[in-house]
Amino acid sequence: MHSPRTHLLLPLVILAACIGIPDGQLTDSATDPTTDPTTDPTTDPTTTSTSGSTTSTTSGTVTSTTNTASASSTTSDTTTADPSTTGPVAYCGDGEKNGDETCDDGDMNGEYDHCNADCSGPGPHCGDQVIQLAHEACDDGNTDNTDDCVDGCNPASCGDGFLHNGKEECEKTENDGADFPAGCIDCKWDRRIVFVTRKTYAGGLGGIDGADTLCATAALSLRPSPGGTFRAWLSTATNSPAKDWSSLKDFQGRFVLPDDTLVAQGWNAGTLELVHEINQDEFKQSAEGTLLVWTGTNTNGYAATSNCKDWTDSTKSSEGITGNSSSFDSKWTSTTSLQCIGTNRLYCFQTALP
Ligand SMILES: [Ca+2]
Ligand SMILES: [Ca+2]
Ligand SMILES: [Ca+2]
Ligand SMILES: [Ca+2]
Repeated sequence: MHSPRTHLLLPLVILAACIGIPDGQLTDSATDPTTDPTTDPTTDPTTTSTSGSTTSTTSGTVTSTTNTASASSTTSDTTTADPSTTGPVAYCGDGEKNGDETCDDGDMNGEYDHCNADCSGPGPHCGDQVIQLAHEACDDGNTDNTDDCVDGCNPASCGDGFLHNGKEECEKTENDGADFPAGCIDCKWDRRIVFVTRKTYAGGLGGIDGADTLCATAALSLRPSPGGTFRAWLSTATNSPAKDWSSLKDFQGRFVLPDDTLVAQGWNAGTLELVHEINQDEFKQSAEGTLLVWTGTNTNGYAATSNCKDWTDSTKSSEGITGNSSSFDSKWTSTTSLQCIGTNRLYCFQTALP
């Protein structure tokens, strides 16, 4: 006799045989239908098809969503294009900035110094770091006008109004822009060399002319040879640098030592203001030993009180005013009166260029 369980299993075995499930598996999985949902014989065959169906459905949903968005987009386009509601269609090239456009120069889009072709930004221009040869000589992309390339993408030049760092000393002034300041020649300051003689001399120098000759002789040792005229910074009762050096009247250039150290900028009839001692000799050596200098001259360039009898006397009976070559305040030209028998140096100024 078969038990009820056997009755129940028999049809299943037959079914399993038909779909190829091994006996063991069928037996185990079918043992307790309540613990495994797949054991339900009514759902098992359709599980695979349900799974396929799900995948298919999901895929269809995505496509459907895409289609929906596409349809929505189409609807939107149709609305925009309706002239009865929004007027003419805006586009890149209509000359007006609209929508996402950064700019729109109409027919000029894409041309130099105009909007680019798709209205997304500026087209080729000065500042884009690309040299458009038809319009620019350089383009460094910055706003620094002290370097090699200045405003307008032009190469730096003398006379452009911008002081080229390290290359130019002076330029047309910012204010009027039209002219160079006095003393500025080819963007370099006009220069006059000054030095203190290595040799020392008693007060009888042969007058101003004699002293000028001593300076001219000393200047022959300057290297490179500057040429021009050298005169002694010296005054008598009737002559003085301020009175006689017409070539330096209103000089706005630079007085420099033989090694080009700046001593003073300009000399407007009045005090010659030094920013550095005149302490270098014609051999570019610093003055040592006796630092005092015969001048007979005040800071304003005019005669001081004593001058070794107009620089003709080398005795103890007269005195002359001296300056100190280690000073650049007023003592540089007037510090003490000394007997003319003593020997002191001379200041020599290049009063004229070759
Ligand atoms: Ca536009
Ligand atoms: Ca450019
Ligand atoms: Ca620049
Ligand atoms: Ca310049």
